[in-house]
Amino acid sequence: MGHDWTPYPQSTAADYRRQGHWHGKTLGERFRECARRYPDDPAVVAGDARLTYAELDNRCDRLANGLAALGVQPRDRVAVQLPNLVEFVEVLFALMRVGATPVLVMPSYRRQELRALMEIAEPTAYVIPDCYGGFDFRSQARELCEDIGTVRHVVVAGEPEEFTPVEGLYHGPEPLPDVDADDLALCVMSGGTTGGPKLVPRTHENYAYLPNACAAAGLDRSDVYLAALPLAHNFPLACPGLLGTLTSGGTAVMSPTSSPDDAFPLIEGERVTWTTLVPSVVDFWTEARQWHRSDVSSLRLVQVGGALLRPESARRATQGLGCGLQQVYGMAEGLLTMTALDEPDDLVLTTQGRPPCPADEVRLVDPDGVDVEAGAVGELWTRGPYTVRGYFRAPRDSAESFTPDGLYRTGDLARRLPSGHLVIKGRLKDVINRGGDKIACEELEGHLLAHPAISAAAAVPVADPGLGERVCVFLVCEQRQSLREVRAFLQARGVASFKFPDRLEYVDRLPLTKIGKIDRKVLVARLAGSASGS
Ligand code: J2J
Repeated sequence: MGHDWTPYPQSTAADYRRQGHWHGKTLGERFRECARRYPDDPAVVAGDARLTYAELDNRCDRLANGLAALGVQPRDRVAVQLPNLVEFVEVLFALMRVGATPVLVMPSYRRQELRALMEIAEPTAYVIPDCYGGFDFRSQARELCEDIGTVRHVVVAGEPEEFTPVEGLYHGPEPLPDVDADDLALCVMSGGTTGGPKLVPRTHENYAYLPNACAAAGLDRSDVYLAALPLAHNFPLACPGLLGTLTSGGTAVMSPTSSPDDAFPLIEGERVTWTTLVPSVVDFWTEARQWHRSDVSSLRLVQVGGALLRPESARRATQGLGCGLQQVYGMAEGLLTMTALDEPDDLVLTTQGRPPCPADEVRLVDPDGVDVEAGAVGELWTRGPYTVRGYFRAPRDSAESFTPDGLYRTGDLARRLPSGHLVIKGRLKDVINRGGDKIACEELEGHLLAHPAISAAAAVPVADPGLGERVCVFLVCEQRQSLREVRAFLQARGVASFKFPDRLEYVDRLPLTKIGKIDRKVLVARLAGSASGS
């Protein structure tokens, strides 16, 4: 039987265990150990719900039993598209305890993204909220289930209509299956280097590394974490995020959004000590601190990553928020780098830090895959105990994004300082990073080409002071479409709204490279030229 994902070579896995990077425990076990140590401590605060470790542990076990009774089997994939609700935490651990594989999907994803991910994952169940952010997830589930035949159960947090309520799945205690630590813990979505949506298969040992290592670097039982970004993303989930908190004895507080109006009162009320943000949100928080009435002085650390943080923003944030700042560069595929909490300001403000693990291999290479000279910019390739060796059921994408000896080609450009700190200098891949949300250019172009009046399309990033980048689309059209019409078309097609173009440009033809591909560099240069000319 072929593997759905590429395992680590046995000798490498043995090295990681011998070197102490892997501990042979599942995430469910790690959380349970913590729950046994601190049963009466607060674990999760979400809306009106406040659960101690013992209560949360017990609810996860009961939900695991309910999911098993529903027919969820070990190694089944289950698509989980939940916002930051207490059910997110319970469903995640419950599925892990059943031995099933949660496939985490961003709440902002819509039919197109879900269909693509579900066609790969073939989930047997799909877990959703009833309505969230003004969107009814049940009607989307209805449409999707017509296409995706594998989904036998739609499980709903909230009002279920004809589906299965999560609420009815907390069953009595039954023995749960043994789960291997080298089996999959979950799949997260790739920010992508090529083509369409991809899933990153993370094992328990692999995925536990970061929460463990980051938490060991200064997070403890007295800390209160605010989950302000969607927990379906790797950064707030595991770096060290929710999982680091719940395996260290701290408290996790769920914020429905990252807006200061939601987050600041929670920081004040729960005495939050740290959180995870993207750069555009940090700017917003720094500004809001001036006028918002809530007292956020309990914050001692804000981690920022997902997109490039400008040094001016970093400086303003450290002064304006009155707390420590940690820059983080990371990816769903694994590698994380971060600045240390006790480092000098110039490193914290201008670099993305260093990887935490001595076994992290980071190479900076030229287009021939040869290491660049010290201090030069190169593409970052990496391999290590928490970086995967390939995508889930995607041999072609895996062969493109990973070298034959298992290094992940990030598509990012970086420079290394003599201290080992990395500075991210740009990217080679055709991805737009819109305030931390990643948009694969080819995927968006594919959707645009489905429009009958559009005969060619090219998506490129355009610099933006707020979000870092926005989406500009060059179109060749028989009949010009307005921005509103194009966005309405994508919405009706079921594309996530963060991918919608912010700006349209009309051209007679698209520039092509020598091998006949769209030359996006020429288009980016054209936009830069028009910006400097205006
Ligand atoms: C510039 N670009 C960055 C940074 C990520 C921690 C933090 C972030 C992610 C993430 C993550 C950047 N400066 N500080 O998973 O665990 C861009 C790079 C990278 C891509 C990965 C984590 N931090 N990026 O953002 O899988 O281009 O993960 O390759 O969503 O985001 O995107 P994603």
